Amino acid sequence: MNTAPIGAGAKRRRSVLLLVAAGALTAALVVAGWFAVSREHPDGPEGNRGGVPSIFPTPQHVRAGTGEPVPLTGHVYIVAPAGTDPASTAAVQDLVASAGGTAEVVTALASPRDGSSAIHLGTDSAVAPVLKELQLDSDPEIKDSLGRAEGYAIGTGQSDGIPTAVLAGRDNDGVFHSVQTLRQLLKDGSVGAVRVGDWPLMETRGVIEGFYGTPWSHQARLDVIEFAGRQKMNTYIYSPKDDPLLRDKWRDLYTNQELGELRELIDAASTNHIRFSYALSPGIDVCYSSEADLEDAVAKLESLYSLGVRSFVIPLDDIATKVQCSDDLREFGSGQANLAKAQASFLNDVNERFISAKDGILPLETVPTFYNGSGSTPYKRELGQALNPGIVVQWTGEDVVSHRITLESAQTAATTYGSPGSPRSIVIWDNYPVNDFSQDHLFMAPVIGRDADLHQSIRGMVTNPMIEPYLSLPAIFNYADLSWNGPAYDPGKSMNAALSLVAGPDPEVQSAVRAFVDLNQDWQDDALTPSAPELRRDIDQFWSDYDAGRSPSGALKARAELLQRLPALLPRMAVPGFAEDATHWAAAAAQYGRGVEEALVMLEAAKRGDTQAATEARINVQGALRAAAAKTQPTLELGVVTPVLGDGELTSFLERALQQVQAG
Ligand code: LTM
Repeated sequence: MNTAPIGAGAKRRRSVLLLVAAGALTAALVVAGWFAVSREHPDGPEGNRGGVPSIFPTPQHVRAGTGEPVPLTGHVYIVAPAGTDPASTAAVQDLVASAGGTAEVVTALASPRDGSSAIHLGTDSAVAPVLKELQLDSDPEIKDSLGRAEGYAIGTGQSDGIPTAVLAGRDNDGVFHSVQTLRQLLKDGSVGAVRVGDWPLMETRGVIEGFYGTPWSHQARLDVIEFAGRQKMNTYIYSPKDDPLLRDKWRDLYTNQELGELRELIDAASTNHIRFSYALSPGIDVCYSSEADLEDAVAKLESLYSLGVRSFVIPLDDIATKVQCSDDLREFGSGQANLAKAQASFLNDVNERFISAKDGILPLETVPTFYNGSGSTPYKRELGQALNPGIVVQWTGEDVVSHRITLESAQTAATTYGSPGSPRSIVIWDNYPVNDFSQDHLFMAPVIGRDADLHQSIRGMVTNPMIEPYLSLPAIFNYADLSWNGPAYDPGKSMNAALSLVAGPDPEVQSAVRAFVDLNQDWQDDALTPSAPELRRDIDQFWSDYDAGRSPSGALKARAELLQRLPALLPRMAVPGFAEDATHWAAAAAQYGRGVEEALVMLEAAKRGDTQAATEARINVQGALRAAAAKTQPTLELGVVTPVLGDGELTSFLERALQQVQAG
């Protein structure tokens, strides 16, 4: 358990408050106009596609409405019938306040005052009269959306003689999602005429804190949960490998203080319409046939159930690949198929004794010991056959870290863990952007290489993020888009929007964030992700000018200057936690920036034959390289490491520059 006191995150808490403002501002930056799309990529926040602001995740249906915008700058009635989700109502109140209006929450609207507007908010049955009045009830796209789990619809028009928006959800999750869309529709204090009909294509969409290394702080978890909820995810799986109470000491119950923190997370998740899923990993030393171990596992899960948890995982990854106690050996035998038999027996017992015995609990999930690969093996076949068909399997794709995940391979996995006629329900545990295997690197490229139509064969997907929570937010944003509406997911646009959101509105800060992210694109040398493409472009341009004897364009110099300013600019982001997480990488980037600037001076001096100036600059380049190589980034198990960035481009530029001068 991470024992950071709750109050310790007060500084970071600011990040979410700033994010609220940034969300509204980002929406406000979008240029006006109307357009109609259905499963079409919207432009990023800079885009202009006819007026409906870009919405991430892309809704299934967005159409320009008819009529006037609904201003939120004056008196705004929030009509929330009894039973409406309080978090959604509160979020609309915040939005009205951010637009400069005055919100009055009522359960029904009698005689609205002149000049006011109204937002009707609730489940489709609760707001049925307004849906009818605005003729949304007869719109097939709206009806379709409101027939789906977590679906929602938004429409605008005139009702009770005043400008009105209706936000209807199939359920309270849908109501909450509609408010997140409203946040992005808000522009210059009003909501333009619009119709949205929307629902998620994947049932499970979220984050699994499932990496090795320093677990996230309590505050970071709260912030990620809030961020994920805003992006319409619905799952946070609590599974940090280095929380001893989940693995090594899985039988131990939590102390009161730990329970207090967990309760706060569970409550925050519920407010943000995120399912808090608890992952207990007894595989380190469990005896699958032991009644005592089964009772311990159930007791631990019960303790979380009583806090309000309604979703559970028993991951069995990264443990011994054979049974470990003599009773298991006697009952099940040795070998991988028998390991599967033993595990299935234990999981089925937990399922029967705990999951099935409770109301309102989601299906049990597990992670097999051989969790990657889709083809049939004795282990997978046995697990598939012996495991209760209601238990969901988490799967990482063909590899542990899968550069590509295809629909075909997901279908094969579902069949392997189930049968052709009855495929297993699969959730992809996606090992991107996790960096526990490479803790000196950051992976900040957009999420790529996942088939757009994975939703056709899987229940959902969860991203395993980096040890650095706030640096993981852009990828989390991508996964929210991909899992909500894969066919409309555009990696570049989604990442662009994510960076605008976390950077905030200041153009200088936005440039800094993009320059920083550019240096962290290369995902383990995978050909899918380019190396620092913007830096590379400037470097190529420089050498091309240099080789041709032209004076350089200045782009590389400007980039080198910007890199030197990263430590000062990043803390001005809408999400300051990003800058905190990036501290040591930003400092290294600044040193490289100094090195590049000095290298430019050195090359110029050498060209004009000023040996003394070239030598001085060369010494400075070498000094910058030494400083950039300093070990500054603490890790849990590897000590302090050198933050690596630049995807090899910075070092190869500096090496070439040094060689050039030596050769010259
Ligand atoms: O991927 C799974 C199922 N388990 C572990 C993760 O905990 C770890 O974060 C990733 C990446 O190193 N690899 C694993 O094997």
